[in-house]
Amino acid sequence: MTTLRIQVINPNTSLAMTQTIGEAARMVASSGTEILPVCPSHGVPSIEGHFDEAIGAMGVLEQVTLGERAGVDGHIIACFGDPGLLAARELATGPVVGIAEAAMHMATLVATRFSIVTTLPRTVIIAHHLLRQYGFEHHCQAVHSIDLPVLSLEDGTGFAQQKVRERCIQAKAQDNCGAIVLGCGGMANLARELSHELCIPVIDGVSAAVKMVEALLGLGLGTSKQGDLAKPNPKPLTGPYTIFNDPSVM
Ligand code: 2AL
Repeated sequence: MTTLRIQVINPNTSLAMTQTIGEAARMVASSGTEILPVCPSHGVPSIEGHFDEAIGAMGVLEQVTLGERAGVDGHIIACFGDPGLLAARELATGPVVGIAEAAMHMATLVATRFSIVTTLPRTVIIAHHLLRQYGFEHHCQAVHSIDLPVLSLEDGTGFAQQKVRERCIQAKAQDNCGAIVLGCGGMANLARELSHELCIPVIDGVSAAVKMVEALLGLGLGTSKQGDLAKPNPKPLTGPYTIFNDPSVM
């Protein structure tokens, strides 16, 4: 059986979160799939706003470049803002799937309306922006926050996980939504238990993205190289961006 190699990129530099994401991805991966969890060498420890996303996107592009060079079959962007998604698709030949788009797509297949539970209140606005961008605005009932920073999910106390659980229970009751999408890569390990407890589908984008990339690869589909997603036009980049000048990648 051929082994598929899927690179799961955590765009922040938290090794603990990279591990949580990698474990969640491996839990659902098929036996013939190798999951390669990575994060950038430099950047932000958590992504909670547009500034963080811009820096995280550079880390994504770096890791996609290295992954392409190493011959991986597909890439997952494991941050709910999907930072750098379209730019990453320009660099890649295989599929590149973001966890927000994966979770939203999956949610529309199992419910007519879903709600999202995310981290800090400012990320609620980012989630609404993505819903509009992806065309899922009319599928989303509401976006809620646990009002805690991303790294509270990795502090080992379980407090943030309890807040996620409470917010999901409230969302189900208030919104009468058919499904809940978890709005952070650091929540990846909570979906299965919450689905069971709430008796509605609770969707984690990391696992959703793994199954989507496997499906695309199984169908022999990669990223289109026609039009805007063609490889970037070659030009001499300078300074820290020389990594993108490698002719084998461009
Ligand atoms: C995220 C995420 O998934 N990872 C991160 O660092 N920030 N997004 C979020 N809404 O909290």
